[in-house]
Amino acid sequence: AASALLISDIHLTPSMPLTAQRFFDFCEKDAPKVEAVFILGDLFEYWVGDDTVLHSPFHQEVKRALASLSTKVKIYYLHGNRDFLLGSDFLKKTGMTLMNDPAKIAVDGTEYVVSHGDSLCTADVAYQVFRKWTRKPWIQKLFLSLPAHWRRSIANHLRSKSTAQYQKAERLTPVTNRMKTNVTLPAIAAALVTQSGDRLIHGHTHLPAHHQEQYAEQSWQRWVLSDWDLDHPETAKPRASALLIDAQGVRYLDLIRH
Ligand code: OKV
Ligand code: MN
Repeated sequence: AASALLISDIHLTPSMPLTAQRFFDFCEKDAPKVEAVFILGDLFEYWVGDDTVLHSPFHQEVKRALASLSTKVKIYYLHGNRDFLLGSDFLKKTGMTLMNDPAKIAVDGTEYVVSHGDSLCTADVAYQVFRKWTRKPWIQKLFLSLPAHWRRSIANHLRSKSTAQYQKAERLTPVTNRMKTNVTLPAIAAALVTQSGDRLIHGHTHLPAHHQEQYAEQSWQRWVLSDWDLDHPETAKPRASALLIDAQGVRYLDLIRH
């Protein structure tokens, strides 16, 4: 593509209506200006099967927004750590093309390696164990064969456990916790060797920044995407941005002021 917008970590849920509205506006007004949109995971806050959203008005609206956008612009999506069960039914209905994680893309003649980023957080050993097991096709088939209300109940349990663990670690050992939940240089270096790239774009950590980094003899540039949250102005600064790549290069587009 000659131009692209990259986003991730929108964490769409009916309980964050202002964030969802910004996403609908993005689909209608911002995204049609480029040739391709890349969604690098965690489009949804949680996902327990395509069949569980069939009668949800909120998900119908998201579906409509993406389906309409996909008639104008090519949409690529890769799984995040929360919506990794998003499946072929939803992809087909929205017209999104699923990418592997990591994948190599080309925009305006330059190659970029793209990833959600959770696979690069190798210091979080407990998470990597959870990831390894829940990404096994046979485990996913078993989970998806459970009644929807069991799946929702398991998801609610895991989500509240995870939030409590994170908050406790952040309260007791904030510096250690931030190190544990960030990407590691050796994991990035290995992914870039495998993909033979020297430019990486990912989300997941919610630490938007452009980095010039090196590990041993290898050096690269890395762009981190921001999460979106317009629903908690009292406790957190409203934030939403996209990475725009075109003939002028790579830059962040602030979707709050924009
Ligand atoms: C996603 C995360 C909840 C992190 C469960 C097998 C298991 C799939 C699942 C259930 C949970 C996704 C699908 C969700 C990510 C959490 C809490 C922490 C750190 C199984 C296959 F375990 F039952 F075998 N899940 N959901 N977390 O609610 O979207 O990423 S989720
Ligand atoms: Mn994530």
